[in-house]
Amino acid sequence: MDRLSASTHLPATVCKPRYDRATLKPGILHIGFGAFHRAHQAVYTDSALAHTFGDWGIVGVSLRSLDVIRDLRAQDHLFSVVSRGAADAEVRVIGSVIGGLSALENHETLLARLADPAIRIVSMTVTEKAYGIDPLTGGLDHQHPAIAADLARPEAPTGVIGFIVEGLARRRSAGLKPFTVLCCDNLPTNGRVVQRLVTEMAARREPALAAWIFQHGAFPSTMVDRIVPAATEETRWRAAALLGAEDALALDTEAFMQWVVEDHFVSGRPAWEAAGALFVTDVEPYEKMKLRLLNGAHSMIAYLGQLAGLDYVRDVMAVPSYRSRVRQYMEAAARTLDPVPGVDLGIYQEQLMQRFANPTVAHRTRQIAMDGSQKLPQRIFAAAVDDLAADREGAVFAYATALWIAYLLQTPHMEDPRGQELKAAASEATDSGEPSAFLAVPGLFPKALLEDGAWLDRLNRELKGIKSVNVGMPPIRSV
Ligand code: CS2
Repeated sequence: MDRLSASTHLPATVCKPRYDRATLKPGILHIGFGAFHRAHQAVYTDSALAHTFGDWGIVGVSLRSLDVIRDLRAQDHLFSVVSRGAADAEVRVIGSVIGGLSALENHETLLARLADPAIRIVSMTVTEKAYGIDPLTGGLDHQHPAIAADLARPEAPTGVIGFIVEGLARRRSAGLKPFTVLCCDNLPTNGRVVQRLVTEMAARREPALAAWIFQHGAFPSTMVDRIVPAATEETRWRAAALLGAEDALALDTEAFMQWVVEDHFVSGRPAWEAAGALFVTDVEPYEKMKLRLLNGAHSMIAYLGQLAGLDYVRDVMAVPSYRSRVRQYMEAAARTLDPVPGVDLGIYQEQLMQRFANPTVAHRTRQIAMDGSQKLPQRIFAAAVDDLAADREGAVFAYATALWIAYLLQTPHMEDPRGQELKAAASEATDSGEPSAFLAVPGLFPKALLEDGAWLDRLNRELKGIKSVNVGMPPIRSV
């Protein structure tokens, strides 16, 4: 079977780009060219271009991988996205990406691109851990390998913040405007977080650079949402059958997608609203809702699944007692939220229950369980703090936290950038039988939780309960 390319004759059932790709010019550089970007922002841009054509082609960048960029080039930068509803599937070939660069092979070209006036937006999905945020200060973590390297050698960056700062420095020297920095990772007030990191690093180089970025730059916050499981051989094999061509970048996702963006751009943007994106002046309520309801429940489901031997989110949702735990969790998390404009939180939760249970989406609990130290603070601990501040007991949050700790205790090869510290805490906790070693990991738990004796007792009790009953369920394997 041939590889997907611009000359592939696609079956009529496949949706194709509805604009002339040959005349599309780049306007966006996206760092972190993974499955999430391909299923989300690339799709929104594809639809926006079909509605209002303009110079908004995407150049996909990988900082750590060569393979994904080589695959992209081998396919004329085309790839497919299969969205699966409970009853049907839509297959779409996306045309909005027109270039690919790997920092491993095209370092200088990448820097030149960042300084190219045609590039007006630099967006990113690099996961929480790639930013190098110090959990104690919210600023730069000087111990983070990429941050340390990029502070030492700013003209030869390795990490996302270093590349942005060097790109902005080159633009300033060339008398250009900055590009808009569009963070699409699951961090609260993600635009502001990245703005702080970028200006801090720039200030270490030259205070005037930081001032210029602060004055002329834009860092809109965004809330992004679409469940995108990591692709497998089966994903690629099923996509090939639908396309009649091999697609190394194929992925499966759910039908649902959402994007809420602060409308603050230095030099324009694609007509993403035509594709369904919502432009607002303040993203925070939407971000908080998504982080606490979707991502918080997701993390809890992941640890339940990992402890009970359930491979997929849908398997956890198929167990009635777990499903009601998830519902309870969301109800409590919703009580910590302010009203979200235009959203009925009851309907939102109902939708989430259905999305998690979607039998056609194979989302591994292991994928979500990783990097807990980077995820739980904004997903679970922040909600717990607000719950306690409102004179409630933070019970579901103690349970979810206890699940994570129980998971860490039983998973010696946990995937987490703070894995060494967590492993050390796990061996101490195994000896003592208490979670206090985890509580002592610097910057992990907020002070308000560490000072709440009743909540800590509850956490301790929940942990003991989970360990003694093995989450209450015998392992069930996915079929
Ligand atoms: C998940 C998210 O892996 C995880 O931690 O909770 O990737 C989640 O699937 C997305 O945020 C959904 O938009």
